[in-house]
Amino acid sequence: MPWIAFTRAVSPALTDCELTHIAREPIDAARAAAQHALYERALEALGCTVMRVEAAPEYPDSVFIEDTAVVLDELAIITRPGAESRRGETEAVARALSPFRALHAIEAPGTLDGGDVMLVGRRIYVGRTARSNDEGIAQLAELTAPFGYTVVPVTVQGCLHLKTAVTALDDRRVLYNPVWVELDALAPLEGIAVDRDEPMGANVVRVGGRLLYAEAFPHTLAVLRRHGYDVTTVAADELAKAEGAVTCCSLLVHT
Ligand code: CIR
Repeated sequence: MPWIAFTRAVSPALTDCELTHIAREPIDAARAAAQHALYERALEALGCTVMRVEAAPEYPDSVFIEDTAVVLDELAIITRPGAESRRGETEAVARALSPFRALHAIEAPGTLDGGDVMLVGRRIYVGRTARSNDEGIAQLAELTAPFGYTVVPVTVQGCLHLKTAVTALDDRRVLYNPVWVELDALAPLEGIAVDRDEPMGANVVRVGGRLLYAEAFPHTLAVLRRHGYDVTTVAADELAKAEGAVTCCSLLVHT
């Protein structure tokens, strides 16, 4: 099935990004932009048409477009990001998505970051984190229930988003960090744990049957390949300094 991957340019102010669980160090926005461009080429190689949402240089974290919307086959939900500094990022994303999906929105006092939302079949696992509150999760459940989705809240501890801790490899198995999320909370899914020395390695983009992964996690990569997964890698270490991983930099839309 063809995909559109919406992306957004790296802001020159990326170094002023939100940071929660990692120490601030200077970020080279030009190097991050170069990595981002290669990431876009990798998505194209996996069969995506890349469409850039208009740039928002005034929002340091705007490259992390995943957080601004949840796109399902039947509708899209514009989020209300948990970080106040990011709330203004959603408007242009809503405009870009409007030709493709009926739009709904998370309303105050609800908050939700797309990075907390993991879709597997008709189940939507949602992290209860500093970014996504119970009100936001309840709104997501209400908006998606008519289409047969079940929302499963998941406790996450020690990292920013649910998808920092776990992402789907296919419809029955996830890649996860057992320190940050319990596999039991994701039943009935099976899990492959990240290598102990690669705690940030649980984030992988799934495009149909293929995977896009950061090259910083060679041990976990070897495990994935041993299990037969088709994995392409990209360098994403400059973006990682902003606490962003590979899923954060795109919004995938089935067309
Ligand atoms: C933030 O704290 O919001 C950004 N610096 C990183 C967002 C990463 N997004 C994601 O994991 N979906």
